[in-house]
Amino acid sequence: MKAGNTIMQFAGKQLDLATPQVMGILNLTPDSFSDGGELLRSGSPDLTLVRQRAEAMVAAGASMLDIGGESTRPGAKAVSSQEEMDRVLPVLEALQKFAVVLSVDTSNPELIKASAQYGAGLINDVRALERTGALEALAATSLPVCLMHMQGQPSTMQQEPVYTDVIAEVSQYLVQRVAACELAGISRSRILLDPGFGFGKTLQHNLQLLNSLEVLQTLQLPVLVGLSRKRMLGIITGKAEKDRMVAGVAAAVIAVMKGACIIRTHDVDATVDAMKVCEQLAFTTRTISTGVL
Ligand code: 7PM
Repeated sequence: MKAGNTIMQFAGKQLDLATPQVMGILNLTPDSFSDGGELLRSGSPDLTLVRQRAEAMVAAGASMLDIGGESTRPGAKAVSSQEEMDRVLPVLEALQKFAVVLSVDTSNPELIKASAQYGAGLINDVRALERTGALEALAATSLPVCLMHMQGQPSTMQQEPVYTDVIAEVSQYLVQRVAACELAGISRSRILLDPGFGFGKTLQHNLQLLNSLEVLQTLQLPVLVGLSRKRMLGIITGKAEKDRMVAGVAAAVIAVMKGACIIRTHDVDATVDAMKVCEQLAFTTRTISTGVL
């Protein structure tokens, strides 16, 4: 059970993180992981298609949408700042009417600032604001941020990840980034944490992290996780990306049972059902433990 205030502010929209929230992925990259880049038409977002996809995810129960214009896939081509802005900003504008939190998956200081102006509710940064100017850019907005752990850089991170104690090292890194945020004037009430499944981690590292995820609760900040269709699920099941939904939902349930508040996923419908089951269990536990029933 979560202590204290569980309501988090996302630029005027509020979510109660005592209830698991589902974040749907909208990939605006030509080489995107499992949704094959079909949201881009000759380099620009197909807004009709994007609206359709967003509508389906919202109808299925997503309370957040994560919009990304830079691929962090190992070996992906670097994107120019302008190109990334041209992919993301029209989409932010087109999705304003949806009553969900619009998250922008970026490390780019320019896009961080512009996103705030275009109505974003969260910055999701796989580089935890380590890019030059990113901390300052985020501090200049009033947006919350998700700080993710990654070992190395996307291009080489899966070559030979090494840890002595993966959970301790991920925790220590996140603690340091929270301190850097606070020094830059970003208060703890604006920070979420993510262990970064698959980002410079072997299957063993990912499993250790998932199994010890509750350790991150000691940092007393909300935890977001992305496990959807990832390679670790492919290794475990032997299945292709498009056939990893059930494995991803199973992993999401484990993460939520160990304290995660937000699940980032391609498969909103199935994940929302699973979260409803988790939620009922938490409710039952809470009423019994407080002696109300
Ligand atoms: C290749 C490898 C393509 C990995 C795409 C991916 C996360 C994220 C991503 C995550 C947060 C994917 C990832 N993963 N942001 N962005 N947490 N906060 O599976 O785990 O979409 S990209």
